Amino acid sequence: MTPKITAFERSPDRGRGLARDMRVRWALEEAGQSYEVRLLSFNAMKEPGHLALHPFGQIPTYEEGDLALFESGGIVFHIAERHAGLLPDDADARARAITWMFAALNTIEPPIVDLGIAKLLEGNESWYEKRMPLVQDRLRKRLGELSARLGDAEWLDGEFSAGDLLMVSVLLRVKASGMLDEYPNLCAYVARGEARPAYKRAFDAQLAVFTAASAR
Ligand code: GTB
Repeated sequence: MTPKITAFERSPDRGRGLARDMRVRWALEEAGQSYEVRLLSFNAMKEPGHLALHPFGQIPTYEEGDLALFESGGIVFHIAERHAGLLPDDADARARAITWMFAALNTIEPPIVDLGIAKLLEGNESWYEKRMPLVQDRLRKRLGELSARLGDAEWLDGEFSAGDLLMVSVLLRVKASGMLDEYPNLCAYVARGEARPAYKRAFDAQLAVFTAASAR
């Protein structure tokens, strides 16, 4: 059965692959699983039909037969559990890879989202200039710790896993800020992720959606 995911009809990131359908697309490509995409406007996301699938009215969702999922991390985990190549067979290595999935979403992504929100929504506030260094320092602390752990390794724990897929996806969100440049090994790590053929296929597919929307 071909799974169906949802994505932005016109992504606010202008096809840069930063919306969270990208990580689901990438996981499906790594798994060699074809998929369909249902495109949604911001309005359609808040309609009852979509809210039945996603309680918070967001993308991505994932439908496969009677199964309906939301939350990009849960969807990637589901894909990784059902296909070879995204989680190791060894039980301990598998548990560590799953831990990295949570670390990406729970420890690294929150300060990245904080930085994005501060820049997007708080720029006109009187306290913006005072708060920004604090937001940056919180992110810098996490990036420094991650950089120290990764060291010269290719991936976070042995072979490429869903933990790396989510970590690279999350780090890509900070690339444009220039802060990642302070950590050459993280830049190289992200570049290794982006160089994977499955990543490129997923990126091209989401870019094609934005290009088509822009031509209309
Ligand atoms: N925790 C959820 C998950 O991981 O699936 C969060 C899902 C989520 O934030 N979805 C966003 C959404 O649907 C799109 S990805 N937003 C619409 C809404 O809430 O009404 C977040 C996102 C949006 C835009 C950019 N960008 O422009 O760079 C990057 C990421």
